[in-house]
Amino acid sequence: MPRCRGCGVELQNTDKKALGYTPKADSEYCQRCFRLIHYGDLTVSMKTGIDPFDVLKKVSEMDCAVLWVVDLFDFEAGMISGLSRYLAGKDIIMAATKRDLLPETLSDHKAAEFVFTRLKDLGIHISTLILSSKEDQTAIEEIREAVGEYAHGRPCAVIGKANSGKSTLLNCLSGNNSLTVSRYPGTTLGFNEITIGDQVYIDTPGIEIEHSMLMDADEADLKTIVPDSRIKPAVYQLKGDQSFALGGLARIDLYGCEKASCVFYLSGRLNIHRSKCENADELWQKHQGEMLVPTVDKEFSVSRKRMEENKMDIVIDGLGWACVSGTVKNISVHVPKGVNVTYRKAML
Ligand SMILES: Nc1nc2c(ncn2[C@@H]2O[C@H](COP(=O)(O)OP(=O)(O)OP(=O)(O)O)[C@@H](O)[C@H]2O)c(=O)[nH]1
Ligand SMILES: [Mg+2]
Repeated sequence: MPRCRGCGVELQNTDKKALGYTPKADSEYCQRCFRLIHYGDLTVSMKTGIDPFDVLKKVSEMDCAVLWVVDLFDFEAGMISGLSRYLAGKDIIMAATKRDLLPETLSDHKAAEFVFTRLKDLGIHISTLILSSKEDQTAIEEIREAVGEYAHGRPCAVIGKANSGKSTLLNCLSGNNSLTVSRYPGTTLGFNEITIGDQVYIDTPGIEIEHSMLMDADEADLKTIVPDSRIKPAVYQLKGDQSFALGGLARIDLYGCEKASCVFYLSGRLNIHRSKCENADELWQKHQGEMLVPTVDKEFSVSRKRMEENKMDIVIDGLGWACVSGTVKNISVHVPKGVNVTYRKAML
């Protein structure tokens, strides 16, 4: 059977409940893609369904160039540990996408410097970096040129974590919307070859974002959690002990604040509730899931940190980050168990 043009899964018209089902024998798209494209609804969630190492192993065995797509807004979640080891000897072109979501105060120079510093910290080597967004035609052309240069006529595998924007980027390169894209992680299901000009690209299923808030959140809440327009930083001046509930998804407690501030970089649809730390536990227990929404039905754990720098980002995978500056003594971050919290040098 042929493969679905949208997600790369093998088509079948026998089992309605299985992936790849299409009611029409001659259809180019599976029913799941058809519904995602035309109605935006998700009939089968695949956010936990794909073996992440399968993708890397397969790509490592191919003679190809690699286009690694990383979402700039959710950068830490986009990192793939051991990537350089898996893809040793391959040229990796990084497209840092969703540039349009970041504040305009972040210059290209600063964004590139940030990316290279983080990659160095993590021991990942890339051949070249292009900052891009789906609206930025100049960046799309730069990606096309870089792929041509490094691929030398070989195919180019497009890899990255789920939801980073791989299929969207390929649709921009081809100038049509043949590939299925959606806000739900796990849209692309199989290796999906497309030829654009004389370059062969292979769209791949996203690598699982296992420690991300997006894995725990209800599909219906992704609209609130994932930003779809430029982030407006929310600035708070701090004194004493202050607590911030980010909806009911996470809580950041900042102790011993003096001449300090906290700037949140989150989806504009997510409400921030400020309180004193001494009231925070009670407020959280009483209102989580009511006033503090959305939330996830999961046990929470706490990450603690003594602040050593004058300025630092607290990053929560899948949610965004808070930049804390000034004098703050201690930080506690409450997140659903398993969700990654990273403390990094401030991006902005
Ligand atoms: N604002 C903004 N959103 C983007 C950009 N690129 C992709 N998106 C959005 O990100 C979401 C995921 O895009 P996809 O192209 O489906 O991502 P993917 O990497 O193919 O995802 P999987 O197939 O699940 O691995 C969609 O809601 C896109 O509209 C961009 O440059 N800017
Ligand atoms: Mg995809």
